Amino acid sequence: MASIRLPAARRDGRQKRRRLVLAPFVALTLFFVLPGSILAGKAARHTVRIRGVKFEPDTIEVNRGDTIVWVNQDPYPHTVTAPGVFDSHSIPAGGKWQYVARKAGDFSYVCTLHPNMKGMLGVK
Ligand SMILES: [Cu+2]
Repeated sequence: MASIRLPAARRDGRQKRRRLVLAPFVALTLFFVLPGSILAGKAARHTVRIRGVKFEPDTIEVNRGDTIVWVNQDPYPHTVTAPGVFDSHSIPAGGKWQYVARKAGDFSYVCTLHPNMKGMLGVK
């Protein structure tokens, strides 16, 4: 089958143009996908223990991009629920659940199984 071959110089030009067109999209994607704290290399991991029907600590301040791990040390299930923001659903005894804080704000949360269990997550 006959095919039309472009001169090498024109082909190179096309490849360069394609790279130049893609560069801003790649940069924008990285900018939006990676939270600021990850770009700065300081995403942290925090642990909240659940024991004695309490969150310990019950208030925690983190940076965007940080991960919070709730560890259930009680012999029965609990949840970590901030309606409309995050919901672990039932975390079994001895289980854990983690959340990556991508959204800034102060989020009060509860255990839906024990409504007296309250916690606060602040995300800067
Ligand atoms: Cu509970």
